[in-house]
Amino acid sequence: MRDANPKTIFLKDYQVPDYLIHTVDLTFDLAEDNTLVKTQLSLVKNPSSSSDNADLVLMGENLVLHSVVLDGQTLSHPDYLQTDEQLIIANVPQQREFTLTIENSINPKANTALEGLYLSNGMLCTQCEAEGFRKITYFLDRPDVMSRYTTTIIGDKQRYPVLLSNGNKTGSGELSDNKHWVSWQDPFNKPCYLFALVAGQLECIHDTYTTQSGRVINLEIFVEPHDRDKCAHAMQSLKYSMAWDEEVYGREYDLDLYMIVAVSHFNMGAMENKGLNIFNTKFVLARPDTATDYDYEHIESVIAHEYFHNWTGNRITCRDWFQLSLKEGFTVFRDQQFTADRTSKAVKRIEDVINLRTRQFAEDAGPLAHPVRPDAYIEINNFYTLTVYEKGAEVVRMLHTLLGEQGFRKGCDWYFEKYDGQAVTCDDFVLAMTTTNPIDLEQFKLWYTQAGTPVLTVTSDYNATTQALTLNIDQHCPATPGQHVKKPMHIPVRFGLIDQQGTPIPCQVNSNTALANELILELTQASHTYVFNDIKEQPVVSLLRGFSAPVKLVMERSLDELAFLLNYDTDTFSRWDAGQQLSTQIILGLINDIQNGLALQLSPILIDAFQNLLAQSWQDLSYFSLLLSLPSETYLAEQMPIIDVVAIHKAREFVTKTLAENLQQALQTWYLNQHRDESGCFNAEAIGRRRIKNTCLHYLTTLDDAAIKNWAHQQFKTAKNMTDQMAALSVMVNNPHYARRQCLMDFYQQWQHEPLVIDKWFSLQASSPGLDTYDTVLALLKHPAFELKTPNRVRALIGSFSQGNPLHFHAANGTGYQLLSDIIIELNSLNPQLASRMLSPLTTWRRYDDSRQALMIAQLERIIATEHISRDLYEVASKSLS
Ligand code: B3K
Ligand code: ZN
Repeated sequence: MRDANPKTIFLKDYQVPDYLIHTVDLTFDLAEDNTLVKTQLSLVKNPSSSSDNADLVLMGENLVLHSVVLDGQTLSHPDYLQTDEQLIIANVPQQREFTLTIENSINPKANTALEGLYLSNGMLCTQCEAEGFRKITYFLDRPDVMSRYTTTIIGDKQRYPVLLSNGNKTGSGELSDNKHWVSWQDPFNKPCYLFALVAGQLECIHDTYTTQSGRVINLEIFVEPHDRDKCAHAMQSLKYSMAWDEEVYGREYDLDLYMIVAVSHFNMGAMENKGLNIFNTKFVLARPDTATDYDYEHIESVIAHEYFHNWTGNRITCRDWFQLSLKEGFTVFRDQQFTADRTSKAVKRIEDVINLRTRQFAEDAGPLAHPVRPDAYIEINNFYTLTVYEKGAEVVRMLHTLLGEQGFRKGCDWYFEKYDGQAVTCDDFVLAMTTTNPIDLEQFKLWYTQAGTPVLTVTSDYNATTQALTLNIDQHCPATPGQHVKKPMHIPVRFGLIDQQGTPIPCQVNSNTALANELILELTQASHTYVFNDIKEQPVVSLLRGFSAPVKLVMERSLDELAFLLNYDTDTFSRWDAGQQLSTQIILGLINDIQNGLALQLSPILIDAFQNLLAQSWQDLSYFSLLLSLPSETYLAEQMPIIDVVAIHKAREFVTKTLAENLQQALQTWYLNQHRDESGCFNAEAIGRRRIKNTCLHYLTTLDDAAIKNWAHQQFKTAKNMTDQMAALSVMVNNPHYARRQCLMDFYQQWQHEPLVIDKWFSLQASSPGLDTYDTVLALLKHPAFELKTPNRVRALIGSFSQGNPLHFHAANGTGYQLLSDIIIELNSLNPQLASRMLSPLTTWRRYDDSRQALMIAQLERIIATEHISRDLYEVASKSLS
C-alpha cells in the first residue's frame, strides 16, 4: 500500500487553508521521460487561518525535487523537509507576501495511472482532478486555493508542434535545439484541479460562436490527424450548448477561446479544465459509419456537460471534495435538461431513470452506500459515483420541482451573482434557493446527508358512497453503512387521477387549493393520509409522475391496472413505468416458476398490451421503442431478495421469444416499414426509425426463422450507419446465427484502424449470452488489439463481461470472478483508479446465493492481500468486505 495505514479524511475536520497562492507561474520543458517543471508561486498567509504554525506544507507525489528557493534564497535541509507526499518549508514569512520557486522533474512516460502529466499515443496531456496537480509539482492541491496562472511550455518542434494550456495565448517563439515555446495566461482565478497542458502533433478544427452580447469566441477541437473528419458533431454540440446556456440560464462564455482536445487514454469521459477541456476520444469522435445514435447523443451531452461546468464548477467551484455534488449534481441536471430540450423529453427522462434505478439504487443499497455529500473518504477518486452525480442531479431536480421553473432560475441567478469566483458548499447552493424563494429547505437538506433510497409504501381506498379517495403514503429509508436510524425526508410526489376512460380527474389536496389535473404532494412526515373528495367513480392513481423523486414505490397493483396505465396514463414517464412494472411482475412470476420446476406460460395480458402498442401509430418512435422494451436483467436482479442470474436470463428470454412468436406479423411490418437507407441523418425522426426497427429485429431474431436471419445478415452487410450495422451484428452474436463468426471477422477487418469501433467489437462479444462467451473473453484477452494500459479497451472487454453479462460473470464455478480479480490485481499497479472501478461487480456479493458469495469473498480477500495495494482499491475492497 502507498500508505501503511490509509488515512480517512473527514468533512468535519475541514479547516481553511493556512496559506493562499495569488499567482502561479509555470514553465515546462517537455520530454517524454523527464519533463522539467519550474513553479514560481506568490504566497501569503491566509488571514482567515487561525493556525500559528509558520511552516508551509505543500503536497507532492512521485516528484524528483531539484531546488527550493524562498524569496531569492536557495534553501537546503533543514529549511525544508521532503516526505513521500509532502514538502514542508519551515518558517515562511507570516506578515507579507513571499515568493517560492521550486524546480522538479517528472516522468510522463512511466505514468500509467493517467493522473498528472502523462503520455497518450505520443501526445502529452494532463488530468488534475481531483488530486493530480500534486503529481506535477509541489502545491496546495485543494479546490479552495484559487490562483491566477501563467504557463510557458517548451518542447521539440517536430514532436510537439502544438503546445496548449488554459486561457489565452500570450506569446511564442523559437529556441535552439529545434525547440519552441508558447506562453498562456488564464485571466480567471482557478483551483489547480482545472489546470491543463497538452502537447503533440494535433490537427485543429476551427469554428466560431458569437455570444448573445456579440462577442466572437474561437472554438478549436484538437485531434490526431486521422480523426479530423470525425469532429463536426462535437463542434455543433458545443455551439448548441453555448446557445442553450445563454437562453436557459443566462450564462455567457467568458474567454475568447474554447479548446477541446481528444485523447485515447483517459480514465473517465472528459474534464472541464478552464478553456481547455480534455476529452476521451469516445466523447468527441463521430461519423455516421463509425458511431451509433447512442454515441452521437452521448457526445452531445458530454460536450454540454463540460461546457456547463464553466459556470457550475469553474467560475464557482467546490470548497472541498466532499462538496463534489455541488458542481457534478448540478451540472448533470443541466446536461439532462439540455438533452431533453434537444431530443425527446420523455425518452431522456426514462433513460436517466433506468440508469438511476438499476445502478445508483444498487450502490445506495450496497456496502459502499454514501450520501450525496459524503462525510468521509480514503481516496476521493472513489467518490465520483452514481450517487454524487446521478442522485445529486435528482436532488437538484427536486429543488426545481418544488420551486418551479421561475423560482429555480431566481435561485440560480442569485447563486451565480453572489458566489462568482468563490469555492463554496452544497449548503450555499440551498441558501441561494431559500434566499430567493418563500420555502423552508432545512428538512430537504437531508437529501445531502442521508444515504439510502427511501421507500414509499402506498395504499389507496375508494369509497363509492362518500365519493372519496383516501391515499396513504408511508416513507421509510433503510439503514446504510454507518447510518442506522433515518429521519423522514422532504419528498415531492407528482400525482394525478384518471377515470376509467383514461381522462384526467381534477382534484385538490385540500379545499383551499385549486382543482388541478396534476398535484405535487410534499411528503415531510413518516406517514401521510390524503383524502380527495367529489370523485364520482373509482379512479386509477398515477403516482410519482416524471419520477419526481429518487425513491422506490411499493404499491400493490393488478396486472390489469398496470396494463390500463400503460394504455392511458397521460404522463409519458408513468405510462412507460406502468409497462415496466407489468413486465417485471410477470417475469418475476416466471422466475419463481423456473425455480420451482414448473412449466412456463406467458400471461396474455402482456401479449395484449404489446399488441395494442404495436397497433397504434406513434409520433415519437424512440419513446414507442422504450414502451416495447423489457426491463433489463440487471433491473430484474435488483428486485429479487437473492439474485438468480440463470432464472432471470431464462425467464426474460422466454418472454422475449413468446412475444415474438405471438406478435411476429406486427413486428415484421414495423421492421420492414421503418427499414430504409439513412446514411447519415442524426435527427429525432431518423433516430426513432432506426430505434424501433432494431427493437423489432431484436425480438424477431429470437425466432428460428431463416428469412429473418437473412434480414439481419443483409442489414449487417448493407448498413450505411453504425447504429444499423451494430444492431444487426449484435442480434447475430446474441442468438444462434449461421453467419456469426464470419460477420465478426468481417467487422474486425473493416474497422481494425478505428479503436472506438474495435471497442464495440470487444464489448459485444463479452456481453453475449452465448455458451462460449467465457472462452471467447479468455481468447480476446490475448488478442493483439487488447491492451491493459488503455482504459477504453479494458472497459470494453472486462467491464462489459463483468457488468453487462450477469449470466456468464456469475457462472456457478466462479471462473468469471477469478478472471476479473486477475485483471484487477494487474491493474492495481498500472492504474489504481481503473482497478477500483472494475471491482464494483464483486462488491455486491451479499446479493447472491451462499456458494457464489463464498467464491466472491475469496476473490475479494485475494485482492485485498495484493502487495502494494493502492488506496483506491483498498478502500473499495475493504468496505465491501466489512
Ligand atoms: N470533473 C470530471 C471528473 C474528474 C474525475 C476525477 N477522478 C469530469 C466531469 O464530471 O465532468
Ligand atoms: Zn462533471
